[in-house]
Amino acid sequence: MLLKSFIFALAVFSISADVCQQIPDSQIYDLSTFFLPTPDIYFGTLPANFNCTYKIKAPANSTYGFSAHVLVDNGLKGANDYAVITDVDGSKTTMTSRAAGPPIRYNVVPGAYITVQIVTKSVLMNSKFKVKVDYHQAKMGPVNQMKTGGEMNFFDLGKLSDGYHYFNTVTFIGTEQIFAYLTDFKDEDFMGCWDCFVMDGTIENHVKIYRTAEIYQYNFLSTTNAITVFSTTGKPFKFTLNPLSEARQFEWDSYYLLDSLRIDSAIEMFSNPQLRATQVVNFDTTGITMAHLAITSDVCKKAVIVSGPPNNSSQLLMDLTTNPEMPHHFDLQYFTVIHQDCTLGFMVY
Ligand SMILES: *[C@@H]1O[C@H](CO)[C@@H](O)[C@H](O)[C@H]1NC(C)=O
Ligand SMILES: *[C@@H]1O[C@H](CO)[C@@H](O)[C@H](O)[C@H]1NC(C)=O
Ligand SMILES: *[C@@H]1O[C@H](CO)[C@@H](O)[C@H](O)[C@H]1NC(C)=O
Ligand SMILES: CC(=O)N[C@H]1CO[C@H](CO)[C@@H](O)[C@@H]1O
Repeated sequence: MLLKSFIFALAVFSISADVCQQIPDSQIYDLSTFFLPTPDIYFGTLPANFNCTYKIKAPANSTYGFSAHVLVDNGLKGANDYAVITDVDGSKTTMTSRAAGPPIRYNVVPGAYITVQIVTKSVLMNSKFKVKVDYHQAKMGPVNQMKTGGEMNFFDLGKLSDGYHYFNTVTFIGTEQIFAYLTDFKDEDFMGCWDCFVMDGTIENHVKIYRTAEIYQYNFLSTTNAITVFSTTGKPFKFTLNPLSEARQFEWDSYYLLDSLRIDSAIEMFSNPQLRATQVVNFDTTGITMAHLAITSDVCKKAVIVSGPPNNSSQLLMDLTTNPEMPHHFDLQYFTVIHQDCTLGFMVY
């Protein structure tokens, strides 16, 4: 009898010691599922004085890793019970009994984590709080060195979509900070992409993660010499990149994607005392035709097309102030329009 109650006491002790148990790394594999808190609490109610913080990781390196898909179901009842979810970008959401609603999903990109802290007060209120975590093996994308000189750096994450892996990703590493020009925010696909992220750094070594839907300007400057970009599969998420020394000479208008422009849509650039640059990229193939060029300001200090990115190894292709013959076909995949104190418009296709 004594032995029996001793064993019982041990069992109780081991359950209560384990309530805050984290997901063991060894248990993370493709299609594995976890319930937090421990399954007995997940399917029951939270004890009083509960206070656990779960770190839900999506472990990864540049060649191998997982995404985590977390479903948070708030069934808190006690007026003083709460949960705090810290997202991959560091933003915090507090959930209480007053904020009940349908379960909320968090998708954790490879290399990142979220935390979920669940707190109940001393009175047992039959609160529930369920966190279900599903792991999926990720397809880790390419790691590219930034090209230098006359070559432009650009990428379309949508081209990596395989319809199965949740995220597509690519990393660029350079020798200085990287200026990335993300898809024009007028693009609804982009604005609607809650699960598109920019990581300042590499998968293994980064300082911060941003949700692109919450970057209110559409350019991004890394603080490290690398950036990693993620998109949800199926999103045509396109961007160009420039080393900071190249980018900082200009104010950036935007860049244009041939396949996202309607055939009759015009590009307009407004007069500005700053030197401005616009990178035009055909993301699909070689060949850009320019037509209907019009300079509409009385003064036009500068309006030129240079090859590649606006680098001093790029070459002057056309001076737009000399009334060049239009349409003009460039047998190129990309070029840059540089202008200053000049309002101009044209079409590309
Ligand atoms: C919960 O635990 C954390 C970490 O141990 C502690 O810092 C915090 O004060 C606790 N909160 C409550 C409400 O007990
Ligand atoms: C990534 O992790 C896997 C599994 O741990 C390992 O086999 C592989 O060598 C790692 N790759 C790199 C580039 O570190
Ligand atoms: C061209 O490149 C050289 C060498 O990197 C640099 O010193 C110079 O400032 C650059 N010129 C311009 C106009 O950017
Ligand atoms: C201004 C600028 O970015 N210049 C760069 C152009 O490309 C060459 C060759 O890669 C670099 O050395 C320059 O720094």
